[in-house]
Amino acid sequence: MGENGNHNGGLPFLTLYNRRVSYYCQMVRLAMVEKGFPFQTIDVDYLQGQTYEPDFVRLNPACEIPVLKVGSPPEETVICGSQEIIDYLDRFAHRGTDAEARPAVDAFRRRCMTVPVSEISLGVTRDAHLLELADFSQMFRTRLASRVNRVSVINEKIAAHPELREAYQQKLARVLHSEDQISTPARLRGLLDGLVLFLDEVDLLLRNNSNGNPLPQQGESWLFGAEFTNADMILACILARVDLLGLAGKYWDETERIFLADYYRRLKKRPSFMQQCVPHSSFA
Ligand SMILES: N[C@@H](CCC(=O)N[C@@H](CS)C(=O)NCC(=O)O)C(=O)O
Repeated sequence: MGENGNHNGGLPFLTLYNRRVSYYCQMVRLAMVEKGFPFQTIDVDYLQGQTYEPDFVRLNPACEIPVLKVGSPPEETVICGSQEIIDYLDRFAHRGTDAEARPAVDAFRRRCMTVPVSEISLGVTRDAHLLELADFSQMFRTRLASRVNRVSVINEKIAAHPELREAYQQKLARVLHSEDQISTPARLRGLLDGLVLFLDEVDLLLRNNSNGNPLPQQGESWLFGAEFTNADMILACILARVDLLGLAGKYWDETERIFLADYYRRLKKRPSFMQQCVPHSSFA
């Protein structure tokens, strides 16, 4: 599998350990395509526990994708985590964000990373009431619902590979924390209320950007001007996930959060977004 870009900014060959449907991996792929870095991908089925395999844990003790490998041994660099990878690539990108816009872009990225997208995805999958309301992607729901029991798998791995115990235990703590956040319908509702607040903030930002123009922007204006920045890339992935969960129509349309709705319409005209973030028949 491979992707084509325009340049590699002087970097050696790039290999991304990823999964097509993974929200954090989508962010990185979108950034790599937008910034013009060619890369190849290695598929890691995290829903079936492949990030707990010892070889993978040695690569990334956090037991998570995405992971970027730069070059090959003995000159190999490994970068773990979506934001770390994006920041690393920016050091080699031809054109960075304007220095003036940078603090706002970075602050927005940090805000986006507080949205508990993974927990919301899992919670919505398990909430029958929400599923009834949602035009939910059946394939995605089935895949998420058939995810391995992470707690049991990690405990088995700790017994089989005691040398990796520390990494597994830290991951286990994060998994338990995630599960706790969606352990009751009221908690899940709390997360969804938080998502709504976030979407309100974004709609307001887009409204303010339009200089009081009552009509949504039709041109190529993104969160912080004409450039499609790292902030837009992360927001794009959040919106794609809300859509995949079948909740887009509930949270934005022609009458509600109209600036956000217009932004999403323009996003869907962007080929990189459609390629990397929107479900295809093989999406899982
Ligand atoms: N903070 C990490 C989060 C990465 C993450 O949670 N990845 C998920 C896939 S979307 C994963 O690998 N999960 C494996 C698991 O929890 O078993 C990042 O920004 O990259």
